[in-house]
Amino acid sequence: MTFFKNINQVHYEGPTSTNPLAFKFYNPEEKIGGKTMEEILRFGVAYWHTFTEDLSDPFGVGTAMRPWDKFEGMDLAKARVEAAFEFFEKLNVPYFAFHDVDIAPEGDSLKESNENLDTIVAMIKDYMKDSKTKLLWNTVNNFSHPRFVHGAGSSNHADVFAYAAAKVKKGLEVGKELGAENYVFWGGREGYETLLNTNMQLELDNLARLYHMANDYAKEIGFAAQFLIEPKPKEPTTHQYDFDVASGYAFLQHYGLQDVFKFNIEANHATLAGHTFEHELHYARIHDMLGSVDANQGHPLLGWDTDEFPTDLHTTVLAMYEILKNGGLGSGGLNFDAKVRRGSFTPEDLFHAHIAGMDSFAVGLKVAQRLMDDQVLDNVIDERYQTYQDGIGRDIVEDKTDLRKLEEYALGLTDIQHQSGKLESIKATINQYLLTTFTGE
Ligand code: XLS
Ligand code: CA
Ligand code: CA
Repeated sequence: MTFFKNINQVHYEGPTSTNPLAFKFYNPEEKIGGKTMEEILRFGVAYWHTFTEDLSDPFGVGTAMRPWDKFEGMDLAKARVEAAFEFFEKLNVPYFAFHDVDIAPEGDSLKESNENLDTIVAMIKDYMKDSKTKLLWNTVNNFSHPRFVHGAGSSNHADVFAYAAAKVKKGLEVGKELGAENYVFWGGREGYETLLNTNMQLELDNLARLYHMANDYAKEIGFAAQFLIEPKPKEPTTHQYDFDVASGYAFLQHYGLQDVFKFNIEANHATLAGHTFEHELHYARIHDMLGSVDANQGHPLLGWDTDEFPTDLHTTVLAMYEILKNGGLGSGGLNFDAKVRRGSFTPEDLFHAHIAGMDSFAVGLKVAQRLMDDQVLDNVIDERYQTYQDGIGRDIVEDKTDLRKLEEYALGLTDIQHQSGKLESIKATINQYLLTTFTGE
């Protein structure tokens, strides 16, 4: 069955194309710094937003018009798989990602849910044989069903902990079956609303227990995927335990999990935490913890998780700069955890949105590579910290000094010469790179 009848294969047509169903900047074959754009960017489609999402919001029912809407239950799940692989092929995208409940409906029991999953996983596996599209990561949804009202691994109820663990076990088996390159833990309802009824110590300990058990089981079954924690500061709970990369890293270190996990960094979660996207990428990078990226953007005027497709070029430049500095994403990718707006309800909008996101990151990549090649930011930073190159600065960074010696030095200081931070000039240079990369000047 063909679901996207009016859509042909999407090709690169270059920056002057007026075809809304063509790439203007993403040219998968084009080499940037020795690797193709496809190899560097490793784009992924999020199953939930593209094939399961109906665009409902707290004020109204879904508006999405999808060619698979006429089906129900397992037939719907199967139709979505067919539609998904048609979409992946037409968009020429190398990866996808899903939660268990995105691909198969929950049954009346865990056993029935697992059986539904087995049927759809077998179908996906079959489709993957003839497709270039691979599984970037999978995860389990341990937050939507009412049983997870008080959390999953951090629930106050031991039966819920057991249920969540059983779902993680199945998720790891599914990941192995489909060759997932990563496995994600986003702390859906792993957090709390009020300390008045919360045993935070037990909840954190239990969460870590679940992660250790998952690691043990993955090893046991030979599932070698990279484990990823995905931080988010709030929503749905008031206080999410994995607030941001820094707090997530402290948690991982405290529980001896720092070698098991890396981070899956979502742009909109970074901004919800009061950080920039590049801050979170940078923090993870300098600790060798950058695993993968959920590529989206938040609305600058709204304080919640809007999951928009990324189109802000300044941000994609700075994000790609961090990714290039990291030496790439390893087994990670740029997964569009993004949904079309409620008003963009046609099937074509799904293509337009992904094309917009892919082009935006392709622009980011090209500009970031030039910034790296020309050492624009490296030079700025080297110059700004030059006092650590020799003299007292060098003694400090080589740990050759102490408070007594520093006091002696400081007592001899008469005037400290500062230099300008030149922020406006730096920003203007980035704009210049952004524009001239595409005008060939
Ligand atoms: C929700 C999260 C979620 C994770 C996977 O805000 O982004 O979709 O990426 O569970
Ligand atoms: Ca996400
Ligand atoms: Ca999100």
